[in-house]
Amino acid sequence: MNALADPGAVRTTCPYCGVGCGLLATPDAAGGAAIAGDAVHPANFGRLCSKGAALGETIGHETRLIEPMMRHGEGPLGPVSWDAALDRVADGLRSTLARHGPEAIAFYLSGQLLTEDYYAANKLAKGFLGTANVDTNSRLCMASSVAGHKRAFGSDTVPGSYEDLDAADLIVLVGSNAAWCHPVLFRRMAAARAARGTRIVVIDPRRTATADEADLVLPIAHGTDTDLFCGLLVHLADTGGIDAAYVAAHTQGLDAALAAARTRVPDITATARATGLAEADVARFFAWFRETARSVTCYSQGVNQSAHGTDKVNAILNCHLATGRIGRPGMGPFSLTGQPNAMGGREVGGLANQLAAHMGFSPPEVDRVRRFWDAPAMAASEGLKAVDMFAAIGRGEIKALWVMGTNPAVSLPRADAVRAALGRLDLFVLSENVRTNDTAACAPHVVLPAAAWGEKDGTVTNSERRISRMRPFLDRPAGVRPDWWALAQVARRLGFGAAFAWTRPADIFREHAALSGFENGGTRDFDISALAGLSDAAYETLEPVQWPLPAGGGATARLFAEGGFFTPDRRARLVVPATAAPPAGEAEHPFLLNTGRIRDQWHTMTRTGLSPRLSAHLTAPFVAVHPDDAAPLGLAEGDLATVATRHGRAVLEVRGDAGQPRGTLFAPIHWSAANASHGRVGALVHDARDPISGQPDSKATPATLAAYAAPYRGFILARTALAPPPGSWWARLPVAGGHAWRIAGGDGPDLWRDWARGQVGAAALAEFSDLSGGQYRAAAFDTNGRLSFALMIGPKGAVPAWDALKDLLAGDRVGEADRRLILSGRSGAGTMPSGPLVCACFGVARDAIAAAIRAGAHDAAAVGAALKAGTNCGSCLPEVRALIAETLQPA
Ligand SMILES: Nc1nc2c(c(=O)[nH]1)N[C@H]1C(S)=C(S)[C@@H](COP(=O)(O)OP(=O)(O)OC[C@H]3O[C@@H](n4cnc5c(=O)[nH]c(N)nc54)[C@H](O)[C@@H]3O)O[C@H]1N2
Ligand SMILES: Nc1nc2c(c(=O)[nH]1)N[C@H]1C(S)=C(S)[C@@H](COP(=O)(O)OP(=O)(O)OC[C@H]3O[C@@H](n4cnc5c(=O)[nH]c(N)nc54)[C@H](O)[C@@H]3O)O[C@H]1N2
Ligand code: SF4
Ligand SMILES: [Mo]
Repeated sequence: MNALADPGAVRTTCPYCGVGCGLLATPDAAGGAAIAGDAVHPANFGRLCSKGAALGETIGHETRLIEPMMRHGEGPLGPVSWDAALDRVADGLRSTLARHGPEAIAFYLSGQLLTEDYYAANKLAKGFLGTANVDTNSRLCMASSVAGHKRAFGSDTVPGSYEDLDAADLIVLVGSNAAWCHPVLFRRMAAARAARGTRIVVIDPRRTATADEADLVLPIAHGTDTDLFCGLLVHLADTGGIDAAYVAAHTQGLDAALAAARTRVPDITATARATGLAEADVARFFAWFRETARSVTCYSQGVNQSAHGTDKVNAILNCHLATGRIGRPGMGPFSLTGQPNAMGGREVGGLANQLAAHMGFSPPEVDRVRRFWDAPAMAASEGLKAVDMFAAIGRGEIKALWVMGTNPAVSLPRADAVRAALGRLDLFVLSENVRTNDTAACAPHVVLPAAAWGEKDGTVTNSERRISRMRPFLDRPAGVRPDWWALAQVARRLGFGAAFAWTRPADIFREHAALSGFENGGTRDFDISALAGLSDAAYETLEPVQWPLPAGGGATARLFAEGGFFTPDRRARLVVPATAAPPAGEAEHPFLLNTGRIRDQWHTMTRTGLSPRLSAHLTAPFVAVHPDDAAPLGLAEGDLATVATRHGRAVLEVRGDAGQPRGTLFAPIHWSAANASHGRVGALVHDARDPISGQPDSKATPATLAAYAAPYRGFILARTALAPPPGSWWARLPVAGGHAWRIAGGDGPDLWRDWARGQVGAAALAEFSDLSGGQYRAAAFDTNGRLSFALMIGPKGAVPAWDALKDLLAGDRVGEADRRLILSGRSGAGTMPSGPLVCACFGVARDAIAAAIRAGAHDAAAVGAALKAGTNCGSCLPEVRALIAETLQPA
């Protein structure tokens, strides 16, 4: 236990990224909690990023689903008892099974479920309903890493530990924006760079915040990572970089892999040509890798989310196997997992091509799991992977679907087609934390309120195979239940009560641990049988622990230094990647649309979107484009542009970015129909996918970019949620005391005036209209004289900055004189526009930082000393440094 911790603090784990930071949550009397980093958790040693630090702002009940809901006929959802909801689910599954067979049933799960929930869903589906159509959003996330690991190691094993990042002399980040997506781990890498001169190489087509702290940046052409790592293998062979002893003792396939690589990219010149990189940069990267024994290669979605993602993974693994740099301190390939329990989902076999406990669908494995579960209807072959599963739903072949912990109407590729498919189901069950999101808007028949973070009780596994407890520290709302409980209740109704008789998460965990050791004998990497006899009390106090943990001993932080792979001959395989043309634009769609994440939002924003702090960094859906691509299209900074593909369109704010390669666009994935009018990027993304892993290529969809006429721009502030006029462009964000909308469109001030009067009532509005000048401003005040509504619209560039007013929603009574000032676009208290937020941890805005720089704070440390900006998680440091450079640049 942490000696320094508040005695009332509960030790738990962050619900966001796969770093898996330990937290201390101290509940307050008002249903909230103070959140701090857990100083003794080995993933973070007390550090937190902006998202983790803001968790306290996201646990309120305003948006929570707190009672089961059901649809009667074609009518709307209405509240029902749990018994009625569970009966309906069980009846629907039973009749689907009877009429259409098990293949007509599917489960779509999530790396945000606890291991115990995941285990229960997988057992019910694969063992008792007899369907292997169980897939998860991890298909969109980690599937290529899983497939690459299995091809090379014979098992889905991440061989290293976070400690290796502290001990490395070279860290290569491939397709990873760790500064924004794994911030605490990235600070650890940056600390190694500061302490021991560790070099950081960043391989990413666009220049990211991660690149700002790199020693070498390789702006690789989309989809050509396999060429780069094939080139590296050739270079290692040609310069004496191969570890012949390791290769001879523990691997197979080097000669074939090398021959294929040579044909593909015979030398550095050819590698540079294939990857679009400068020859000198390629040469430097290769030389650094060859010279540096302690090298770690971290990779994430730029590798996995690719039509050739599995080959990319294996091209990387080939280089580590050929150099024997695996499983030793400071060395190894390192797949960075996305979600808090992406790893746990793999452990329980949450993917359609896996069985529980890292087993597959070979007949002996199917039989082993069947016997362990005493399963009456064991699925005998692989089910449909996510994209194929939703296609089968669209064709009417899958009739019943249970979605749990994911928002597929936003996050799957071709998301409009996904929406249409959901409408065809006979039974659509949705287990959710929130009342409204885009998937909940697709007319589910039954909606089940699931325990949310803070209430959930179980385990998750992070990127370094470390199992940590998620412990509850808040009271569950009365109508809310854990996901495992709902699954077990349905199983009982179907007559499987004996196999689902768990009364607490510890019961499930023990079963899961026992299965991992069942007839294992060292043949499977995932073995936590040492935990199979854990008492309830020991489960409660379980310390973060890495697998493997076999009952007979043999726990280890690293694997494969001495071979011992999980192939039949215990040797690793070097794999020959298939040759493939890199993605390219098409005549009618000349751009390549790349998609990904921003620093302060998590996925579809159901939680981070509740935090004013986290929402102030980037306030609207945007598209990043090279200024030289934007200019010929007549697009200036802040304009709106239509991005369209064969599958859909979105209207996004233009951000000129010289770090964006020509001919490519980048758009974040976070905005949905729930928080923006035209921001759903998933609707644009094609469903091209890797032939081996089935993972979609979300990083390179052919697209067009064109100006979107929106002469009027402005904002709305309101205490309560409201719906902007149909057809207008808007993006909503939370602000203290209410909501703000960025608005735009072709409609002038008269439309907005009519709308505002309709919303608030003309009598209640203080108005300023200059309709000929295109300006309309209005404000309303409550009976206490506090601002309750404001709307400002006018020609682009002529609207007051909304930052000045947004604090007033949560502020005090506004006097008469100040009301007139508000209509002039300024707040009375003399608040000056503060500009966008840079440091989310301490709420420091751009203008304050610029002022401090002008006042003499000429480096990041001085800015930190003056304003605290950048002194907590550090993920704003690249932005702070850029601002320093910009501010100090001679005019
Ligand atoms: N702030 C924040 N953090 C998160 C999340 C979040 O939603 N928000 N989500 C979590 C989850 S689930 C995941 S999976 C991770 C994802 O973490 P990351 O993989 O780091 O994030 P992405 O932004 O999806 O993509 C990473 C980079 O891949 C690059 N890329 C695109 N194509 C290529 C290519 O062909 N080659 C190379 N080398 N690079 C390419 C993109 O330009 C992008 O900068 O983040 C986790 N952490
Ligand atoms: N274009 C494009 N698309 C992508 C990606 C990309 O880079 N580009 N990335 C992909 C990746 S890597 C990922 S991981 C996905 C993420 O995409 P999603 O999984 O769709 O995104 P989330 O917003 O995390 O959705 C989680 C939902 O589950 C609910 N929830 C959270 N915890 C629980 C729980 O314990 N139980 C239940 N029942 N519900 C819960 C939340 O309220 C939320 O609605 O997006 C994928 N889609
Ligand atoms: S890095 Fe941030 S989001 Fe990821 S686990 Fe840690 S605190 Fe949570
Ligand atoms: Mo992910």
